[in-house]
Amino acid sequence: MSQAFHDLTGIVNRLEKNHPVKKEEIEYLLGLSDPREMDLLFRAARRARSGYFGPKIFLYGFLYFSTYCRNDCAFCQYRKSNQALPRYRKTESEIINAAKEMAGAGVHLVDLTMGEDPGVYSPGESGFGPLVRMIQSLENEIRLPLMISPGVLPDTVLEELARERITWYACYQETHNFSLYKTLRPGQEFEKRLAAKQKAKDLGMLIEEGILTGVGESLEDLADSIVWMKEFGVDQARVMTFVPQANTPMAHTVAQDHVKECIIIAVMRLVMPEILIPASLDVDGLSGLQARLDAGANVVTSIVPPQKGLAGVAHHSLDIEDSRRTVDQLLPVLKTCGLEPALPEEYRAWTAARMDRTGPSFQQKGA
Ligand code: SAM
Ligand code: MD0
Ligand code: SF4
Repeated sequence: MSQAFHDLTGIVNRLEKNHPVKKEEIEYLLGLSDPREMDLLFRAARRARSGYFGPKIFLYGFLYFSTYCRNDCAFCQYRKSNQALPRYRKTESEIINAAKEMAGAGVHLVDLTMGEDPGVYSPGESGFGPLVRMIQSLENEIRLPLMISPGVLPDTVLEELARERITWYACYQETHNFSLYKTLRPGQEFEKRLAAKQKAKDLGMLIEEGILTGVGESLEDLADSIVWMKEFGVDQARVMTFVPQANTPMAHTVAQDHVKECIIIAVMRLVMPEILIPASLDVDGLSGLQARLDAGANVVTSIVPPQKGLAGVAHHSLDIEDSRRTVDQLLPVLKTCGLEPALPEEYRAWTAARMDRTGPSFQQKGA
């Protein structure tokens, strides 16, 4: 047995016993490349998931309701400078219909995502009024927990959404390396993005943090992000492999395969075994689901209904119109992995218990 193998089993054993490990040890796990060592890591991640969640997987519907954006993120096809891209802004009734369809199909949550739409952001705080009212109507119609992924919201709007008892605020830093962040999200303040998450957490909302891989980050950057997520106490932690986009500054970046993303998922699972970790259908579609579940993910995200003219983020249309991002299509994959969808009440109970732990003054609507 190699010295490295000794290190690996030792670190993994300590993580499985919830004993502290050093940042350098996290970095070491993130750098694994030997297939046998990766297999050991993935097995441990599955054990850790099973200890907290058994075979249960949560399912998230994704509704990208406005693809207009005032920002110029280097990695994103929806950046404002990309004039080659047709945009859409869905009406309230289109949003409600798509959400109802997904609720009927069995998703546990609907994720409402938009670009930093100038129609919402430019008028100042009054611009957010219609958004808040749309969310109120949606809550009355579907009675599922909601996530909002709208960019960096003003404090007053976060306060209003917390009063509306929106369960989740998702706002991804992409990296916790300040200078890399500046190249990825030019013109957007690093500290302001962090502060919005802190504000939402203080208001009792659950927080999803996210990072990108394949954007020039180092293993140390990845380890720093994982340590940051653990210290902040995020409730859901995501990693997505960067998908190069035409007409963007990163169009010619060499695409990375899915293996590093799976390693990061597994390490996040071992470092934060009790939280939610997505396997996104947005990166590699349905064919990429099993590998991410086998790495320890416990949420399938980016379920999108066909025939509604809705887009993904990393891929504008992958698997959507041929109905491969639906609950029906992913159930056989769960079964192959020895997993099954949770009941809606199990998901609601998890979020309610998590909120009780993190935000005592906050109760979910309809709970
Ligand atoms: N506009 C809001 C914002 O930026 O916070 C909401 C959209 S956000 C949920 C979109 C996320 O998708 C980004 O934060 C990034 O993590 C991911 N993403 C965007 N473009 C991507 C790409 N080309 N490849 C992989 N992930 C991407
Ligand atoms: C996903 N495309 O789940 C979505 C998106 C936003 N909260 C989530 C990145 O993969
Ligand atoms: Fe806009 Fe979000 Fe894309 Fe950045 S990641 S360009 S803020 S939609």
